[in-house]
Amino acid sequence: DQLGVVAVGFSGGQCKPGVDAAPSALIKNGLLKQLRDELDYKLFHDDTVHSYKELIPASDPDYRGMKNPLAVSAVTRKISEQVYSQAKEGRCVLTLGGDHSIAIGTISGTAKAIRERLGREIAVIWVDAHTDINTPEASDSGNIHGMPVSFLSGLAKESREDIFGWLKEEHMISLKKLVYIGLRDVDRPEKKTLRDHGIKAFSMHDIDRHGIGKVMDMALAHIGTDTPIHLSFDVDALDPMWAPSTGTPVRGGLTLREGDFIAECVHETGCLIAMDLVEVNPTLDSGLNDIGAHETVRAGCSLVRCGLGESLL
Ligand code: DIR
Ligand code: MN
Ligand code: MN
Ligand code: MN
Repeated sequence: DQLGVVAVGFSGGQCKPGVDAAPSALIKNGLLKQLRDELDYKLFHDDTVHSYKELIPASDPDYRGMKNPLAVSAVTRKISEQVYSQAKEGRCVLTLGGDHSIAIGTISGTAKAIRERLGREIAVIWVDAHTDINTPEASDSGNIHGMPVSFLSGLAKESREDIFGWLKEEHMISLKKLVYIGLRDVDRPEKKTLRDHGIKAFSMHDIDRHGIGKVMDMALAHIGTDTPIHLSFDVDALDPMWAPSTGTPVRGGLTLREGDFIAECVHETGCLIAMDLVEVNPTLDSGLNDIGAHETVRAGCSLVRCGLGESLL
């Protein structure tokens, strides 16, 4: 099979440097080689980790409380084009982040490509400790990595072309086709949004109650069979025991096996059109000789391999 790969060395959607080093760390750990040699993918990419330096303005003042609005808008716009050009060829697209703001680019890119190719709306499975559905006004942090779902769904609107006004109807997703898994740190206005829009969400509580097997059955039943699925996986969905090196770790998360299982179940549907792996930050180490960073990178590689079919016998 063909796989488009986009390596995004970008950290401007939040304040901690280092998440831009993740694609190189994942690749150095052998991820692309494994996909090529063991999973038999033919990879389509230019083998570079993009830093998008040329798109980042010297001055980027806060706008509606958002930090780095011009940079994040310009970079995600470029990513959207990159992902679109892969997806329109019918390839599954793997994007290695980067912080989660980059999903504004990846999901808008696949949404547009699938509309054009198949006349269909995509579904999104968002695996995360957080919902990332703050509007700029509701956000406490101003970090755009906490806002991608609000821009992608049209909950947040902005007419300025250089600050996400480039997102058009063709780039957008329906909140009815969005499913969250792994939630445990959801801001108050975000909880209200989930309720008001009846968004399907499986928290850690739901996983404890039903088990991950039943949760995946319910999540996929909500989406319905034969719907193209974009899997956006924030490594902080995993418990910090498995993935400590991430910007906003939250205790009480998924085991590595539960994370892998989610990715495997999505792969099994045969409907995966794109996967993002985000928020691995190899420079945030919990101490003892880089163990945390190395383990987090390994966990990220495992999630991607599972999403792309490694567990099939
Ligand atoms: C918080 C934290 N809800 C915010 N969000 C994220 O900044 O909006 N942490 N995404 O990973
Ligand atoms: Mn996230
Ligand atoms: Mn998160
Ligand atoms: Mn919070």
